[in-house]
Amino acid sequence: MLSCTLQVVDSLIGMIKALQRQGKRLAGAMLAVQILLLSPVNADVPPPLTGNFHQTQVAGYLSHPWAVVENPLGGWLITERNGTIVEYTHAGERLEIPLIIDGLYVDGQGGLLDIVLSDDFIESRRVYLSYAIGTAQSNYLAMGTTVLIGDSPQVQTLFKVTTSKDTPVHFGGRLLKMPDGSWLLTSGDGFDYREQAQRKNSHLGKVLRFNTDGTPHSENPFYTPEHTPESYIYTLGHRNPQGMVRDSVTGNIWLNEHGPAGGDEINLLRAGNNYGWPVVTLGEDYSGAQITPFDHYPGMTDPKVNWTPSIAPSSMAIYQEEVFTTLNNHLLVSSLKDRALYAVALDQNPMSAVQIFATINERLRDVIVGRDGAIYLLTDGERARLMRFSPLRDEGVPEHSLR
Ligand SMILES: [Ca+2]
Repeated sequence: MLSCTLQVVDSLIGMIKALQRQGKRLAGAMLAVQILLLSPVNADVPPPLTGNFHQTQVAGYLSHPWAVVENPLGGWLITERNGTIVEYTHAGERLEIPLIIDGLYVDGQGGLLDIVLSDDFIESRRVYLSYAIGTAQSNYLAMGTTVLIGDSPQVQTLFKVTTSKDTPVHFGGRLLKMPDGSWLLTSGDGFDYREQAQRKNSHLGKVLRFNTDGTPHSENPFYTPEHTPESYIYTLGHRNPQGMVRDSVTGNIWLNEHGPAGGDEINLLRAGNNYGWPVVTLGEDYSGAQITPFDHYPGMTDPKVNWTPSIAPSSMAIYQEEVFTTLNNHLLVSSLKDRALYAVALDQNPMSAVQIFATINERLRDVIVGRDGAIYLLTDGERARLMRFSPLRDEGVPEHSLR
């Protein structure tokens, strides 16, 4: 690690000498070297992962956004909690598309959540969505579809979880399309219903797998021809999973979930596995009370990464591009509470998380990788924005540096 750090210092000094020869301003680069030289060198200091980078704003004035996707034609589609899709076209035009979702429940963490474009989106304008429906006394996580044509597209619900709850929180809600066209949907424990994460007759605290017509996938581990609630279960024992991504190289599916106070996790999903909540956690209750004496339990799968104290992980992407060379084959994890982005090397065992883009100081709601290899981050809250991070190349003085 020491040699690695020294290599970085060497490369920065080399860069400064090159800049000097070109007669360019040195402030940013000098600062970077000073920080490295002044830092105590120890085995815990990771090498910078991103090098120097550009940070620009792509979109602003977003109200409680949850998810962003890139249009294959160019541009962006962003969901807002109140049921609106904000679209930035490839021409830079901003459109606000209010959806009609029967029974949409907007409160707390409930509302319009995730968005996935159909494979033929350019021709069809079809999207798939997750959202909360119902009332304060009885609400559900649901998945549906619509075509983004006309003023107020009507959303058709295709699936809803069988278990209602009376809390406005812990919906989960991340939607992932599998290669066979079926869907994975994360479902949270509803906060007050943690014990249901272990019950196969409840859809709370699960990852569910179903077909586009809303029927359970026939290869599910607890499938029954009667389509009982357990037929839908892909994995169980989750708290509030909000990030889920499939590695297209290995086929692995990675999930992150909020723990209580501590015990945030990244898990590698295997159909039928039980991820422990609330029997096993490395966190404790918000009150400080112990939830369980177990940090391992026979038959339950340990997380690959544990964060204690919590970072509140919100979303996840896999970086498999060459634009940020050293980020290749890393998970990217956005966090709310920690106001930061983390990178986790997939070929590392045990896995560990490294903070990247250290200039970020906002609650992050979503992270995606653009077709241009840049990293796009959606911030959280009432006046949120979409930001683009790209490497700083040949021209100009570094604006930002270090991880
Ligand atoms: Ca767990």
